[in-house]
Amino acid sequence: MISSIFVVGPAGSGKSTFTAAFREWMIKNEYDAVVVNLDPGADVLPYEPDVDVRDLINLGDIMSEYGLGPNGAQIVAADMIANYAEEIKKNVDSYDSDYILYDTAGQLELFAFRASSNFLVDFLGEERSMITFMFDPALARTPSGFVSLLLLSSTVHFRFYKPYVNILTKIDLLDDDDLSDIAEWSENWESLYQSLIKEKPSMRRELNIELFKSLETMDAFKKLIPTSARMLYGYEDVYNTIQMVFAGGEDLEKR
Ligand SMILES: Nc1nc2c(ncn2[C@@H]2O[C@H](COP(=O)(O)OP(=O)(O)OP(=O)(O)O)[C@@H](O)[C@H]2O)c(=O)[nH]1
Ligand SMILES: [Mg+2]
Repeated sequence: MISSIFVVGPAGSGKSTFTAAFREWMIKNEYDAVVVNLDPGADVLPYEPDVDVRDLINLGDIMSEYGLGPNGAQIVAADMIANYAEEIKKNVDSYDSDYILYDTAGQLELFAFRASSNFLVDFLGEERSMITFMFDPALARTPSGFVSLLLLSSTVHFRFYKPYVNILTKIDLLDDDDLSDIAEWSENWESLYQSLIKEKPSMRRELNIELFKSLETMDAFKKLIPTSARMLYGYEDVYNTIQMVFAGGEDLEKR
């Protein structure tokens, strides 16, 4: 059965690099994986895509054809991908691979909040699929930033109704104290709450405390998997977690 893994996260969080490094790890461990670039706006990629949406959609053409700037063109492109879904699927299927890694658009909102993406994820990931959500240490290292990322990842989860795994990227950029704080927050929500209320009082802190309570009610806390593409670290853990999810650890049905 084909397993589709959609790599999602905020701009610059390390989606493309994760995709490249995870594929490298898979190949080293004799699992085959096909990599699909779903980001029409990608300039340079850290991997050679097997299937590339840029072969089907050209941002420059969209800008001149519709008289749009780069942001408007990205939105049109995000919707246009749905028109090419069958072609993308045909190309993916021609590889006859067990794992398909989909690297998604730079701007999270283009992937997470367009109706076309729901269609695309259902269509491309028809057999079984999941989302890996990237936590960038630049944001995850503060309690408020961590809560913001939890909110984003659970928003993505409830948009797509797919099982998901939260992944901390670029851990080589974190010092040991920051890394152990983040690990602790992801495993023990009470420690996150304690860190949150120690932040300087502000409206932002109050908002994050309220968000924290909602996330707690929704049971949105998940263990984060620490990774570093630079050190090729954490991918075995990612692979094992994905296996567990697909083996039935999570509800795959729409709720
Ligand atoms: N030190 C370090 N840098 C990393 C790691 N992973 C990614 N980066 C860097 O983080 C930056 C963003 O990485 P990308 O993989 O392009 O992130 P992205 O989410 O695909 O970015 P967009 O598609 O542009 O939104 C690049 O400069 C990467 O080299 C890592 O594990 N360690
Ligand atoms: Mg990218």
